[in-house]
Amino acid sequence: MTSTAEATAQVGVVGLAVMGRNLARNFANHGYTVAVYNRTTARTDEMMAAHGEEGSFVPSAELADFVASLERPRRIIIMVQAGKGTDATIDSLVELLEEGDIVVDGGNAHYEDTQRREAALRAKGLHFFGVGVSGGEEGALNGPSIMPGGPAEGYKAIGPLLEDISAKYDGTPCCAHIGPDGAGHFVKMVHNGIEYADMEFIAEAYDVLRAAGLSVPEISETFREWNTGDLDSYLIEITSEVLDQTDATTGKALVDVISDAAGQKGTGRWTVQIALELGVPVNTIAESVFARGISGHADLRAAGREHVPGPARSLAGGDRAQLIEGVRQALWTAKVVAYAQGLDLIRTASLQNDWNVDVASVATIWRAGCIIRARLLERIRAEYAADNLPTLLAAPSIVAGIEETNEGARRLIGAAQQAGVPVPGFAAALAYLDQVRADRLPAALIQGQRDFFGAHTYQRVDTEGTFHTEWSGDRSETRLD
Ligand code: NBP
Repeated sequence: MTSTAEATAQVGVVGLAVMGRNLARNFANHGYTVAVYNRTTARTDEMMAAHGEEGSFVPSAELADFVASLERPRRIIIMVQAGKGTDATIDSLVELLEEGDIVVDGGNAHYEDTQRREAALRAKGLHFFGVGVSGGEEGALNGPSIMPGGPAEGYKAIGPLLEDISAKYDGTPCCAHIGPDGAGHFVKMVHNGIEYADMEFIAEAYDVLRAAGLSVPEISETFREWNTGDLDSYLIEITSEVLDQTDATTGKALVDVISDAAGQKGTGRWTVQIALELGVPVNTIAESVFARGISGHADLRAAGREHVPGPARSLAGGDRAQLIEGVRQALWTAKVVAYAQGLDLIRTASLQNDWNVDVASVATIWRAGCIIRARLLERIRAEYAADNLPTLLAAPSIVAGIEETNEGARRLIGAAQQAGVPVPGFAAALAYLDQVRADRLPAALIQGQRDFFGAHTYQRVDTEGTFHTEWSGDRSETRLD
């Protein structure tokens, strides 16, 4: 492998595991000369041997040579393991860079880490971007959805390149400047939270259909059909493919031989943790994280199987067509609620951090390239572009959709619960709809209880002021201000 000290590369990639390697190839496929570096040189050699002929690459074994091989201002994309790997890479890079250079972290960083890194690099005269990249390894190569957060000034130098390699929806890049510092990584985190919810809803739909007696191929066909309508999305599409797969060893459907304990890397959990801190209800996303948690809880499940009574999980025997349509309606309802909750979280964080995130723009760049890409996102984009909505659930076309699906979704969710088929995501979505549309919530009673045991006071609906009842005394009411 040769290295060069000549500044010929327009962009550099540090970290050449699946994501970095494919992003570097994507840049090269778009005509850029790409500097590449990896901590372990063998990985760089391997990439050059496999893909060196695809375009113009400048590999370096030393980080100093890599930096020297880049045109100024240098544009460097870090694609290494999030956390310590990112900090170690930034630390060694920073001392080699000069004012005005641009450092992009394309890993799945926590947005608060991105805020910390951005401030530290800004103090050194460098532009730092925390950039969410979605689409997995295939997306990185052929066009991911890209969510960049960082200084508007630096975006002029890096934005056009990122937009160039991003996925396109009707010719529009699935990449737009989200806002300053942690905004891009925050939006990517919420994307992943919605992804968790979407996957849980699809899994619940599958489970209900199985309980209704449909075979795996029949369920695959049902998803394929749904994918031609309003539910059209990448996740529904791949669900059919997963269900079509037969296990070569046993001849069974592969889904029947895969262990039913789901893994997670943490972005769903972060979404829920931050939503709790910001006081934004995201119960659909929370249920999807808990559902993965419970799936891996072997001891709890063994005890539950042995001791917990309940119905026999059968939904067979009813009107099959009506049940399938009910599942479709429940799936649509839940999906809309998860989007509403995720976008609400983004809006709240944006206000809190002064990010000025445009929700329509977020929907714009999620329309292609990313894991949650879906037909519905174009409608969501149009609704937010037309109106500054307090919630997606107030958008006229979504209201119409809820009206259409409500009865069927409710019937289906009730039937699943009666039969003992767990639908925590569907049920959470429905509870949320009923909570936000309620004239009055039982929170009034909670306020009474809080005042009873802790003198936490309450407000009245009929007059201004703060009140306390003397619960342990004569039960008279005192106005406190
Ligand atoms: P990994 O997350 O598996 O990380 C491997 C890379 O990190 C290798 O290049 C490795 O170098 C490097 N690295 C590590 Br580990 N520690 C380092 C350190 N201390 N200093 C320098 N380099 C270090 O790679 P990936 O799956 O390609 O993902 C890259 C980033 O993209 C991650 O942040 C990930 O969360 C994010 N992401 C991944 C996906 C996906 O679908 N996989 C999707 C979206 C975002 P080495 O070769 O010397 O060990």
